[in-house]
Amino acid sequence: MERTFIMIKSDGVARGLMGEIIRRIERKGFKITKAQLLSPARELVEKHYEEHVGKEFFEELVEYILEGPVMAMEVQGKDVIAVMRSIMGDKDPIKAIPGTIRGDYANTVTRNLIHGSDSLEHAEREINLWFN
Ligand code: YYY
Ligand code: MG
Repeated sequence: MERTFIMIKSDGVARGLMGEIIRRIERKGFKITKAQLLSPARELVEKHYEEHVGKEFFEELVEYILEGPVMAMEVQGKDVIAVMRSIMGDKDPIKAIPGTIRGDYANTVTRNLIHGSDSLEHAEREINLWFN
């Protein structure tokens, strides 16, 4: 079964939206097969966002993730990578459709509540990175 890496980011945990986000994942029929609430080291967050190193938003992004604990999860299901991306919504609040997690709860591009892997290759990489 396909697997993806999902992270409820620091603002999602701080705002008390873990339950709401987990409910949306479960009611879609996906299985949460690993979960850990943790305060990640800077090194882990920088590795996770390796593809964005050097971009103008990188430092702000890392600082934001490090604000507090995050919930790291492995989620399984049919086409879970693409379907979770769809449930999450676009990172741009102008494009994030109401009914999606970001569309309902986020209003800035940075503080957007949730991460989901964007490909099979990245899902494997991220699951190994966070759950080695
Ligand atoms: O995968 P996704 O989270 O939807 O977006 P990415 O393009 O991979 O960017 C990762 C992360 O970086 C995004 O969730 C917010 C932040 N970010 C930003 O703050 N400003 C941008 N212009 C682009 C991305
Ligand atoms: Mg991404």
